[in-house]
Amino acid sequence: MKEYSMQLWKGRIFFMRIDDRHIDLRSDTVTQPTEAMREAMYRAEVGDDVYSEDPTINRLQELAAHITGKEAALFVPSGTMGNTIALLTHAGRGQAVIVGDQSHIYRYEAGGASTLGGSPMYVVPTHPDGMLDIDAVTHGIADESDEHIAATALVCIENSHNRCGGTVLGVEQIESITTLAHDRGVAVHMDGARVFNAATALKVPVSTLASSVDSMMFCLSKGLSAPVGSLLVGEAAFIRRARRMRKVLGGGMRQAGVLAAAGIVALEQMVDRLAEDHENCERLAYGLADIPHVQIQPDQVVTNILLFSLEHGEQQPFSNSEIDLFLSKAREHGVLLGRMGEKHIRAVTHAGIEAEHIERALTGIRKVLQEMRPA
Ligand code: TLP
Repeated sequence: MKEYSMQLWKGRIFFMRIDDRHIDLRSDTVTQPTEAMREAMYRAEVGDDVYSEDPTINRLQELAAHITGKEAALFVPSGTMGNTIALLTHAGRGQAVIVGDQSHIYRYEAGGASTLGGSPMYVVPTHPDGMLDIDAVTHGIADESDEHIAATALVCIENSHNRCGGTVLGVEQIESITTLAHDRGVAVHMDGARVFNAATALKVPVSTLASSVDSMMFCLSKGLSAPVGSLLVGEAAFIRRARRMRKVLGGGMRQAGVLAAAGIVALEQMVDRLAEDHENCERLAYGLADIPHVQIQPDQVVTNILLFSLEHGEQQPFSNSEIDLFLSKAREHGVLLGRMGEKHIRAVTHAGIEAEHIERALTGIRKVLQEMRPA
């Protein structure tokens, strides 16, 4: 049996695994539900959600719709399912979806829209700030009169952008995509797995970022610390169709109010503290910039995700096996990091990671690189 210790942190109680010697910066998905979430889960009033009779899920969905400024919301088990439902609902069989080459939807969701929905993905370049190449999107939207080409149903954007290192899209950037797409009769879906981080960094309400998109998915189970769950938001008619698609995918969850209860706590209590994760990520970024062999642009770090690479000298990147060795040695020193793409290492800050952990992580990383004695 795993042992947990209750830790008081800035007025909130967290459960930490006692045997966990590691500072886990692999992802914000590793966050543990708070005491308030566990209490709410225990007491949750539940019903059969396939009949729309779970009062706690209904409350979470109403809250999500309200916060994002959309008509309706749908509780789903994961971000991947939320995005997949959105793509399948917007795009019929044979209708194309435009995605960024660095997007989570394209890279990490097992091609759901194509494998399940018969929707070809038209891939466009992503700029380092997470923005889609506008010219490529313009040219990518199919000319409906050309029978050779699959009609375009949807453009997908991501905010904050995971593979670009937690970068954010501002309102103007979002609107340049939505205006272009809407003028051509094409819908826009936002993968907002970490949209609360984006809104925190931009100091705008989430509803402002969501206002021009047709649908958005956001996760409760990342920086907001809920154990499970995401929400898909949009117009009421869209969400009604999305519900059917959720059923197709096996996502109708019956008495899942026990999960939604944690989600309500996540939205009510965990949003305001995201700024602390951003501060810690910035602290980590500037600390890393001082370590020899680490390549990072700390001024580009705006949310809770950072990417860095390792070089022996100028233009001499660590090889694949050297990166693997670095990661396993970092683990031995108690620091868990993840790989992102071929050359990047990713660190993600979250609830439970404090300034003191950042200092310890930096000390560990410095030691590892000294031990590796790069040429
Ligand atoms: N991202 C995970 C991994 O899959 C990479 C992580 O650790 O960051 N959209 C975005 C932008 C995401 O980052 C993720 C998860 C998802 C969607 C999918 O969410 P889940 O894991 O709930 O299916």
